[in-house]
Amino acid sequence: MTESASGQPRIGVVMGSRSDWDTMRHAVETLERLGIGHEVRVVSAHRTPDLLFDYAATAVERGLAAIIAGAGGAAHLPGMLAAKTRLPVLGVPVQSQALNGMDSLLSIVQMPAGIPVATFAIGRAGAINAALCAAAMLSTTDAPLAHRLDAFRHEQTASVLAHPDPRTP
Ligand code: RP5
Repeated sequence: MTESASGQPRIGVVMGSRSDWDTMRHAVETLERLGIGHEVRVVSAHRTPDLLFDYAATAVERGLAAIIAGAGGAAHLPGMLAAKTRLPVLGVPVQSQALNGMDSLLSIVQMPAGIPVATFAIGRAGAINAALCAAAMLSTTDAPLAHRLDAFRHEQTASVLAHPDPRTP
């Protein structure tokens, strides 16, 4: 398990609402598959702004290396977190009902210069890829994790090659 020296989780997974869990669970499942210590919290930019500030302001001292943040609609959460911590923030646009997640995507990706948010695809693909990107970042200084990430990618490749005909299982 990849944790900080003090046994703390390395990745924070936060989301604006419990309703985001069906998307964000894919990030958590990917972190678990790769053995990366993580924590999971609902933190809302507009419903719990003080909690958001506290979460971001204490993230470095608590041993986190990056934050994966998912939100939908007018999705301020990733950008506000990034404004309050120098840790990398990986934003996941959650698919909204009204605009299919285009609102989420544009809210997260269009950060003005100076405060970056790395933005991923809308929905499940973005959640998985945010976790894989976090794994890649940690892998630069964690050789066992780098091996697990390489193995994950090799398995993925082997699985595609083993099932070339889409008509058969
Ligand atoms: C955002 O509003 C959340 O990230 C969620 O995607 C969206 C809707 O939240 P709920 O009304 O379902 O709690 O803050």
